[in-house]
Amino acid sequence: MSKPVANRVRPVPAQGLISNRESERADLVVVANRLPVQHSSSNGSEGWRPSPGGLVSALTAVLQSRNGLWIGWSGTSEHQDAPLTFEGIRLKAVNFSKAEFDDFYLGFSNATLWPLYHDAIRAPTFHRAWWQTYSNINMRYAIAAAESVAPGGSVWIHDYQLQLVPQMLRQLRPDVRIGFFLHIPFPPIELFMQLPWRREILAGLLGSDLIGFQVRQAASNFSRMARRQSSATGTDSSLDFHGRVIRVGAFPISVDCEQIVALANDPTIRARAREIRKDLGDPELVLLGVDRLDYTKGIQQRIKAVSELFQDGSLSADKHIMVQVAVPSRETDAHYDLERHSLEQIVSEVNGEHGLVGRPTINYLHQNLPFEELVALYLAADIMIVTPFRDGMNLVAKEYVMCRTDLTGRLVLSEFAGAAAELGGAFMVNPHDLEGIKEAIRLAIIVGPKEEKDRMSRMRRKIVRRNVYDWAESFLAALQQTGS
Ligand code: GDG
Repeated sequence: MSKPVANRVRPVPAQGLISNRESERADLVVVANRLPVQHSSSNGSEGWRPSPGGLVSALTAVLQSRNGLWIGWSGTSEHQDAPLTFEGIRLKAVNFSKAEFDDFYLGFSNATLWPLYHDAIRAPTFHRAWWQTYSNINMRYAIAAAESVAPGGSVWIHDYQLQLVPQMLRQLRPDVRIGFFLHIPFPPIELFMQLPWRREILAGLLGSDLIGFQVRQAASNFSRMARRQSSATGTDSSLDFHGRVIRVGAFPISVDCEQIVALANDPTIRARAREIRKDLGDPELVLLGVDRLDYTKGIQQRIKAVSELFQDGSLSADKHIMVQVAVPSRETDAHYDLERHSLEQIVSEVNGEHGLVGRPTINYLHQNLPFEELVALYLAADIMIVTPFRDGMNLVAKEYVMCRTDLTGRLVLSEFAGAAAELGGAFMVNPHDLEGIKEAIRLAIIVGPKEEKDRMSRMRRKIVRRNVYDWAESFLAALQQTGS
């Protein structure tokens, strides 16, 4: 998706990025770990490109309509020349050193909070030094937001890397409305209690006027935790804390339906989908997995399930094939390195045991693909398999469904993805239950055309009702109603 940036991002001389003069402050500020642009050097050209994804498009659209500004990290400590505008919105970069990045991002965010919030699938690591840096960096974002927001304006803070920002910002700017949205799950009490800084994180989040989660379960986990570990009282959807009312709710994120449907109907991309099937040897059935290479996504489980289906004859290498895209992610983390190596070992074992000459059973790609190619793969696949052990939402599942404009295609989906609450038409699985995954894939293989169509129509109806723009607007509308 990433178009060359030249006519989209306007670099501005490095002086006077954001004036602190009140008239130049923004009515709406988005604070996220990353800016909506990233530095890349591909095809021989270096520069800043828009970060791919529906979230960037949706937040950019709401900022454009509200005199908005986006605060985030540029994604690199080498290039501190991030552009100052993007698609008509102002950007403000927060910078940190390599050592701070290690402790704040790789450490506390990705090795403490990420595993803890995903059912502790890997043991979280607790280090006091990481916590200290997390707190310092959160303060840096809070100061940047306090300097940038207009009197009485609104600030929308995103995700687990920035959970202390709401309270810090409230102390600096009690006049502004503060919203927070968590993209990943919020864990049950028993797990959250492990965190040595649980009270500080809760107090950080409770600085908000509105706290949004992907699903109701996460909202209720949070509210119960807040009532137990802080002086907050109230219900799952409304808490009283230090004389303020804090709204808590579920705002399930979605995808850019129109854009995906347009790509899925694009004749070039449809031709590419046909070409992919041909390149795969014109199999009867294509199974597909697409994930960031992350231990939460259950990739190995699904490969094991598929392998056993080849073993017991439910699948056969001359008729069936699986494509697994594992997008490189967090490669400096030892857990991820291990995950990659054991995944690649399993894939080669399955191919070694069940593949034919020129016809591997699993076509494995450890690559970041252009979004158009991903859409072509979604179109080429008869069965999409999404089996995270825990996932805030899972946009891949929603993207697959939106691509299937002809109402064909079957989705095998983990009960533990937030998307399961909306996608009742999927073949649901418990990702810990290998036999259950196999059974769901078997059912997806034999389902008749009428049931396939019914299931897909149900899922599509659900998603189109609320696209990613509606998600952003509904959160901001709810934020606007707080404190009144
Ligand atoms: C977090 C939460 C929540 C994947 N491969 C390629 C590629 N992708 C894109 C997909 C999709 C996105 O990445 C992945 O989103 P997910 O939702 O599946 O997962 P996380 O990255 O873990 O996201 C999650 C999400 O935040 C939003 O709130 O749903 O639960 O964990 O959009 O299309 N994009 C391109 N090339 C690839 O190879 N261009």
